[in-house]
Amino acid sequence: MPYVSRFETSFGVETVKQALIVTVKKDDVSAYGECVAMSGPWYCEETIDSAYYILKQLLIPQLFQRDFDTPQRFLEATDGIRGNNMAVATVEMALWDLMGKISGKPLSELLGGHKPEVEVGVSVGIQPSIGDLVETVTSYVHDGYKRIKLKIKPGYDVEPVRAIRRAYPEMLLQVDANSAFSLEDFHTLKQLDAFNLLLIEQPLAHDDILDHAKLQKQLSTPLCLDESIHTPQDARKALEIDACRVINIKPGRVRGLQRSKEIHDLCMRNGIPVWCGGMLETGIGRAFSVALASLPGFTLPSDISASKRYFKQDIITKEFELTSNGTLEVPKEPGIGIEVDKQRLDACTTSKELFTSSQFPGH
Ligand code: OSB
Ligand code: MG
Repeated sequence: MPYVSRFETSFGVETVKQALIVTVKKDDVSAYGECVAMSGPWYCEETIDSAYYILKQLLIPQLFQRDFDTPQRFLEATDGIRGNNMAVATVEMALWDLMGKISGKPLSELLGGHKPEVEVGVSVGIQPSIGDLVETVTSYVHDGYKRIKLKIKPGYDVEPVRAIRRAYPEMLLQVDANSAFSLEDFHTLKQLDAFNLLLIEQPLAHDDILDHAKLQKQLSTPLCLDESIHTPQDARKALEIDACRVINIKPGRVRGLQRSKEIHDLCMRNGIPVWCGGMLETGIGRAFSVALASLPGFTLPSDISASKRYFKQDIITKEFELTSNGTLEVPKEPGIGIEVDKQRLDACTTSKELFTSSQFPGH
């Protein structure tokens, strides 16, 4: 699916969404999951193809081994698979949708979320010029977004922030470097302290927490970790050494919704705000994010924008739209609570593979 505008980060440019969607069918119920891995290993090690391999070889066969009555049982059964969190999350999340649809409960309720709507913002890619950036941000402000996140990289860091702060002195503003800086850039990062930012997301290496702790000591702006947090244990260690004061939870990155909830609970116990990150998902992935963000510890606006910020046409029948409060409504229907536009999904589908119990003897 082509994006309505190119999305540039410190690790590259995205112009089309390549999504891996799974449908899990049980009796007459269809549940969905979206794999958020990207086409290449630029954000993390996983890719759509690596996830496809893990799904086909290890995860889908598991589904035909026995009936998993909860996503947690599935997590336990696949615990021996190291890493590959995005692949595992794809099925784990589909099982949450399935459980919701079978029990008639919305996903937000299953997860323990009570907010009827969630506060969201928009993540703004690196722009060709400061003028373009101001124009782009202005159009999002007019759309009603109440929080802006600027992607930054070395050489495109302090000036864009200064320009947006000047144009919007009161705006909730944060930045995301996607691991593009090192401690040697301390002088640059320190300058960001002057702009009253909500947080600085993942300035240092994707696999680091120690240098982030050193940096946090010298900054007054909270650091937020994204890439470095894959498990509740990672989150505990990061908090223990004060490597960050905010955590971005992306269910795909942390193996699904159960672990997302555990990280949320840990952060709440420690007074650490969380928000839900995004991977430029289709409406299916977005529905999961909105349900997760309805939990009480999600006190900062999430990277979950309206469908039309990403695509001309989404693959769900009722697109996510921004309310006048700068929020998205949490679906109240069972499971993910949205309906997949099957015609539209078919039209976007480049290949598909069907797995049935007859292929898995011993069922
Ligand atoms: O680091 O948060 C990130 C998109 C792809 C990969 C990494 C990131 C992002 C975003 C987009 O910032 C957020 C969204 O989905 O709107
Ligand atoms: Mg990020």
